[in-house]
Amino acid sequence: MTITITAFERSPDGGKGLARDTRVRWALEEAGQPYEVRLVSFRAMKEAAHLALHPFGQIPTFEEGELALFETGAIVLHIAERHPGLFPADANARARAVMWMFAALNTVEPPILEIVTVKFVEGDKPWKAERLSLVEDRVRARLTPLAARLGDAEWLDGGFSAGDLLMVSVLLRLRPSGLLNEFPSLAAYVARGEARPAYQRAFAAQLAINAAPAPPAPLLSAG
Ligand code: GTB
Repeated sequence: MTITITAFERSPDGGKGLARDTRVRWALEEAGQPYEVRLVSFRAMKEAAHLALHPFGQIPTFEEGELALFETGAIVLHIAERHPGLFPADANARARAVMWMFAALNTVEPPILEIVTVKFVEGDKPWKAERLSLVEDRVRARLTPLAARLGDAEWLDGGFSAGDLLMVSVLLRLRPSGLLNEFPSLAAYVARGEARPAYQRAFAAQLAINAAPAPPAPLLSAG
């Protein structure tokens, strides 16, 4: 059955891999699963056809036969459950991989997203600098124990898993802030993730779309 995911027709990051379809592409590449991509404009994301797939009008989505999913974490979990490559065979190790997936999305990512909010949504506020400093400290408060737990290990719990895929993806978003470099072991962990051939293929695929010349204006609103 063909797997189809959705991605930005034009990613605001210009193809630096930060939009969440890269996480799904990476999971599919690790699992060796071919997939097709349907590109959606910001306008099409809020139209009925896409809202039927994603109630919040966002990307990415995942379709395979009669199954349609939204939420990156749920999609990566589904891929990891159905195909080898992202979960260990041992049931307890697998439970811990799921734990790290949740830790990435529920514990580490929220303060990182706050940095994005301060910089890009609240950038004109007089209290921006003060708030940014507070939020950066909240990020440090997550990265310090994460680095301690990783220690000098290659991955969070034995071999590479879906937990590492999501944790690396979340930490990647920190790079522009410079905060990642305060934690050399985490910077090296992210670099190991990015060096994986599956990540390289995923990154290249989304970059190819964003590096292509913009379509003519009438197509910009097409789904
Ligand atoms: N919780 C959902 C999930 O994990 O799937 C969140 C999905 C989400 O935030 N989707 C974003 C979206 O569709 C794209 S990834 N936004 C459009 C909208 O809400 O109208 C977030 C994102 C967007 C852009 C960059 N960037 O350019 O750097 C990075 C991340």
